[in-house]
Amino acid sequence: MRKMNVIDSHTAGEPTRVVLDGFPDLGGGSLAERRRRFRDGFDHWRSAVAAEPRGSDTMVGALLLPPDDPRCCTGVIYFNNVGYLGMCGHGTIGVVRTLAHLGRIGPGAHRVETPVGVVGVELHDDGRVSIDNVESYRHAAGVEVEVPGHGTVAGDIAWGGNWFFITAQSPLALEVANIAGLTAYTQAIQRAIDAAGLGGEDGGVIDHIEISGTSPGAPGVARNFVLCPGGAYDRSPCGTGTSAKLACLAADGQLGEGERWLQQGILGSAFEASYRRGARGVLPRIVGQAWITGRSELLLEPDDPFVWGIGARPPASP
Ligand code: PYC
Repeated sequence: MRKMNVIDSHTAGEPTRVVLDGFPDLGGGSLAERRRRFRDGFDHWRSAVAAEPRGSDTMVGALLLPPDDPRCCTGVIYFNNVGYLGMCGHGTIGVVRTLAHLGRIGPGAHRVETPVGVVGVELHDDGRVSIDNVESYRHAAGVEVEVPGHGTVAGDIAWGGNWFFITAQSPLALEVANIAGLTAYTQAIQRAIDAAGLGGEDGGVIDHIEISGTSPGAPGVARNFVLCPGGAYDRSPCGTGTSAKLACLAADGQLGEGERWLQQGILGSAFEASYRRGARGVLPRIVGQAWITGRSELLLEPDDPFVWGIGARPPASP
């Protein structure tokens, strides 16, 4: 029977499952190369960890790997119930918290290598974690898409480590009672974007939809609703989505370098954010906190009809 040791945590409500061992060998090279090998040859291992019955549509997996870049304390590939992420903000906060829990890192500055670049991280004495994310930028402003049942929806296409369509238009207030309606609305936008063939730079797939607005209880406070690729909403304020938003705010001259931006997610949990100017866009800093929720051994019984997860792509060679 195959076994994997994992540690689960949540960051502002959004889960991360860090895989410590038990995975097939993905070989060497850059994290982008190893992610390609993972996707092409071992995708059923992704669904075994992140899809039901062991995972769910909210679960983000984080596979720890030796870094290619010796300055980094770890390499990591993020994945979910349907595929792979470039970077993951809440996930990186969860990884740092997990490495600290394991005694592998202490407070201070470290680096983490991801398929889309090296990310600076800092574990603070009070348990909070700062991330200096990959350079983020707006690719296109005011892009209009026809969304059946909702008319024309305008938004920006921006990179924050994943591709986002960010709109301020919402038929519903950004509050917990409206989660089902907000999910249906953002799913309709996602379908319209796919049908229109819209993408990011170099054909990058827009797979996150972000509604950017304010908190109903505190009109001056930013709140978002982010639809993730697997169909679930981000329980956290989404680190890469906040980075993409910072890039748009900077491009519009609405937030200055070093100014503080408090970003709530739909649950009201928050990340603090700010940016420095980059060569092209912004260099975001996101600050949040994660908590450990469990440590377990995943077991893969060979006669289990759902051993590789519900919806798994059949393994070429398990
Ligand atoms: O925090 O960047 C993030 C993220 C992406 C998908 C879910 N969370």
